[in-house]
Amino acid sequence: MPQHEPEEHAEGRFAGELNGPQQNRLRVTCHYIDKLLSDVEHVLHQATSQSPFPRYIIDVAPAQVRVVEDYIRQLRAQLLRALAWQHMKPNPPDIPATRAVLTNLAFIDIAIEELRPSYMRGSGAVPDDAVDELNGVVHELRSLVEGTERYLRQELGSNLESRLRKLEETGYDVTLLRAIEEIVTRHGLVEFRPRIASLASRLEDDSLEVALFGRVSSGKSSLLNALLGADVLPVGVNPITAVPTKLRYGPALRAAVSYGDGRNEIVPIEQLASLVTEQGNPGNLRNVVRALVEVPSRRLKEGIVLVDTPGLGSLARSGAAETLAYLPGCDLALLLIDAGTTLNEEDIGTLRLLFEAGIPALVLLSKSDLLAEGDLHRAVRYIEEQLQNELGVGIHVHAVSSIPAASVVLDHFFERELLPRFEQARALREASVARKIGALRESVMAALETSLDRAKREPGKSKPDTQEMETRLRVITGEIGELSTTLSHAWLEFGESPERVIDQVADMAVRWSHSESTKGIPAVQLSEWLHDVVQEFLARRIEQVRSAADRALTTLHQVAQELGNTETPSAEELERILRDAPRFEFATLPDEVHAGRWKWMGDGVLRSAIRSHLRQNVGSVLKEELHQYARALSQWSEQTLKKIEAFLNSYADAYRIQIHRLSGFSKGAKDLPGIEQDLNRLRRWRAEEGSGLVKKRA
Ligand SMILES: Nc1nc2c(ncn2[C@@H]2O[C@H](COP(=O)(O)OP(=O)(O)OP(=O)(O)O)[C@@H](O)[C@H]2O)c(=O)[nH]1
Ligand SMILES: [Mg+2]
Repeated sequence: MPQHEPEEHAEGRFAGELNGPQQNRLRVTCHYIDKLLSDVEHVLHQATSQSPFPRYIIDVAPAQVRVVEDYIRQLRAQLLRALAWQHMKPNPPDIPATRAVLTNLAFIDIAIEELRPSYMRGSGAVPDDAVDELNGVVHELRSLVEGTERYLRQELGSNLESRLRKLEETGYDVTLLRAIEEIVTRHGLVEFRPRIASLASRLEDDSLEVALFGRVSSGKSSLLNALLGADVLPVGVNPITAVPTKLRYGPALRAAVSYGDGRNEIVPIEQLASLVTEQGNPGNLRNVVRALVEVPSRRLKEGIVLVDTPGLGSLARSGAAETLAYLPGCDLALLLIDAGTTLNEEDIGTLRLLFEAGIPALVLLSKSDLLAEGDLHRAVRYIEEQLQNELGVGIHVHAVSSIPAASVVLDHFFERELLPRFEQARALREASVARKIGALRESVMAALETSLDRAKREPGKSKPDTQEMETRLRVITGEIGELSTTLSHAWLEFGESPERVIDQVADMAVRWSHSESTKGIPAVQLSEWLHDVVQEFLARRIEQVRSAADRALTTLHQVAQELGNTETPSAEELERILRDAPRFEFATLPDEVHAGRWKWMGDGVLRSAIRSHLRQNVGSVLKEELHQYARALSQWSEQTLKKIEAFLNSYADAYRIQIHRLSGFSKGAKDLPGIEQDLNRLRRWRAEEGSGLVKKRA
């Protein structure tokens, strides 16, 4: 086609120029033809594709394919020239490949969803003995799709290799982890990526949270301000702090809050009080769940994150529930006891919760400036004795104060008591990461060995019973995957049944009145039963999750052993995920029931009298609170189960792939000399003492 020099006409039109819609049509047609040509290429390349579901019978020889490809090339060149005739070029691409892939993954996910037994029933009843495995098939597929998606969303943005390089820059020796990453990438061992990423993030987030707990007005916020040498946190005589607030290092003073609906917002520091205090944000109507303040304090530079929490105890407001929910998540706890009061049941309860959650705790006697020296010693000794009696442990109590005159004591506490424990906690964490990297290395070696073995093994030689192992893995994957559906139904139903709670409380009250001679049933007792009934329901459900997870753990351990894989999930990790269920807070105290006059009329009458008393007295509040609690539970369980699923599947997927390799099912990874070489590289690591350990270089 001859190239035209654009010959300007009167209206600015060149000779032979089509009008706009015509040009457009030309362009669209060229794009369309090109797309069809791509489809042709796809058909021709099926012979070399890895797909186990081929669509076409290959009746073109490779030499013929090449000829067709030549034609396609020429056709495309011609398309370009047709556009050039009209001074046009093909449109530049405008859809990011990741988006297109993610869209397809979303469709894949929907297709998988429709394999579930509930949908399958549309094609006839699903046999009982197939349900578990069918669920398993669904969740196995889903886990892999999610893995792909996670990789596309997260890792492409901050790729693993560069994350590891960055870690090295911050002073970690991650050569072994890097070597593992390289090897895993080279041989397509994608199943190990989630664990490399999770180890990297454990190291990236090297902050440890030190949280302050204590009753309302025990001086938590004041102590933090004194430690940081800045009046960052609001303080006062009435209950003040309403939202857990994290303080971490930052080059400038800066605050951010996150809301219950997931929104985050940077706020001027002067506005913090209007969001995180009981006065500025009564009852936390604005639904702030966390606040984060960056403070340029040298004390935070090492990675300590200090956390201020809403006060606990009988005077506490809505924030106390947040504190209790937060409690099991910190790494180290400081419990403050006001020198102006004395140790009470609430303090002991808090310490007990901390111990149960396995969190190391220090006890501080705050506002020590209020006591004369002699009294202070006596107070400290008294509290230590009480703790010994109540909890059976020897706890050293440290006296501190936030007033400027006592800054030496506070400095001393920070440097001599807090910092060493912080370092200790960090060393423990690093040692655990190092152990995990060690186990990862062994698994990767096992995977490489399997690839070699299979290649060398003659056909027909006996293999372990891989099919049976696969079935077991499938069943647990299905069971864990189904939990979230079961639980979300359970929460929903529970949130709508205040009547059932009231019935149970009435039953408890009747039983109680048999054993007690008093006429009235005290309000506190009723309130306690309300709590018990709700907590009991929660406990049963959590037990359900725990036992499903335990079964999964057992199976995973068995399969790992049969596969000779030393990398196994630990029960503690599971517990960590499970432990911070939201608690039920019921602030309204029902009136006392005067049971005396009903008692002699028999249990039936007594029960219904108590029932209607409660219904009238707290019925509507209970309804509202249960409803809210169920919502909180359902959010929590959704997130928690996702974590549990991801955690267990990261192992199950790895075992499955190992099984596929053993049974010769999975293709790929054929670079035998490369595998041999990498395997030796990892084997040798054992000899190079300790160089694989994660260690902060001095
Ligand atoms: N004398 C003395 N008073 C203190 C000290 N620390 C705090 N206070 C006072 O105790 C009151 C409560 O202090 P906050 O720091 O707000 O207590 P909090 O524990 O954060 O209270 P909540 O956020 O409501 O749980 C305030 O009036 C402070 O001035 C101290 O070391 N010595
Ligand atoms: Mg406070």
